[in-house]
Amino acid sequence: MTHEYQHIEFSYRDGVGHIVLNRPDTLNSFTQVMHEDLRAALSFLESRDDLRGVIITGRGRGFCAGQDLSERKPLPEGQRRDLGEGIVNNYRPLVLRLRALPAPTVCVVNGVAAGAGASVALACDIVVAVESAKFIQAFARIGLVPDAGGTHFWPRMVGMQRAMGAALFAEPVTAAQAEQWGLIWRCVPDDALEATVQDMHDKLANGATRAFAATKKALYESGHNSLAAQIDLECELQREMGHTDDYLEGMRAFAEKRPSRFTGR
Ligand code: T3D
Repeated sequence: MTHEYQHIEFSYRDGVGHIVLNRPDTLNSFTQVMHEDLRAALSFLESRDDLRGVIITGRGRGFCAGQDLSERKPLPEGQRRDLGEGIVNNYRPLVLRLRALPAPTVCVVNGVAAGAGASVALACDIVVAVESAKFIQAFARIGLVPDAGGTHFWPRMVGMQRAMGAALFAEPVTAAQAEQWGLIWRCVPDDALEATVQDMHDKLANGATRAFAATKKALYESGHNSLAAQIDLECELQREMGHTDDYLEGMRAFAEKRPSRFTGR
């Protein structure tokens, strides 16, 4: 099924939501309308009990150039804009809702990802980027601090020095470099974009969704858990997995020497 929105394209098939940021003329920069579209798409995804994954990409030559700066026209002399508003109302909920979805989110970065665009890409559980894509902590160029989770993601993923350099100097990080640094899962050739989306769709649509969701939870919680607490969490989640249809199917498939046919339940 396909939903009509103004600044994104959204479709849902085989339990997988496809979000395509769709303002190619401005490299899919975030507008208020795009945030409202994303909220509606996320509400739909959250309401589905057959959800198996989400794929986000962008239309045209860019993934997302962050906040649409044309929506930040100077205010009358003496007035200053409250830049916290957009974070509280738009970026914070967007990032947290993506992280909280009970199924994997995959970002297929089809071109430049700058500012909050890079942060939102990194908020996804898996990030794949085409060779020509770049990640730019563009904030420093306009006198801002990385936001939408940027200061959380980068040091954890690439270490403090690389995070600091990328943030302070806003130098583009190529997709190949990003893969080498561990910022993304994989860098793929530009002409593999569509095939990558299809491959990710198939992996999500046919995966053991409950185990994927539990794995996502365990890996994210590992960032603040002690080893003992983490093993306790694994134990709790593994008990839950033991009750799933997918575990039974996985065991049957193993015994019958055939690939598993998971239903996501
Ligand atoms: O305000 C708040 O709420 C605070 C929170 C902010 C979150 C943020 O994301 S702040 C960071 C905002 N983003 C940026 O500062 C990045 C701005 N864009 C760029 O630096 C460059 O466009 C890129 C490095 C990303 C790509 O460069 P290039 O040379 O490949 O493309 P271009 O020619 O600069 O851009 C193509 C068009 O997109 C161009 O329009 P035109 O000239 O063809 O009519 C350009 O103006 C437009 N565009 C690019 N980025 C934005 C944008 N229009 C509006 N907002 C943008 N962010």
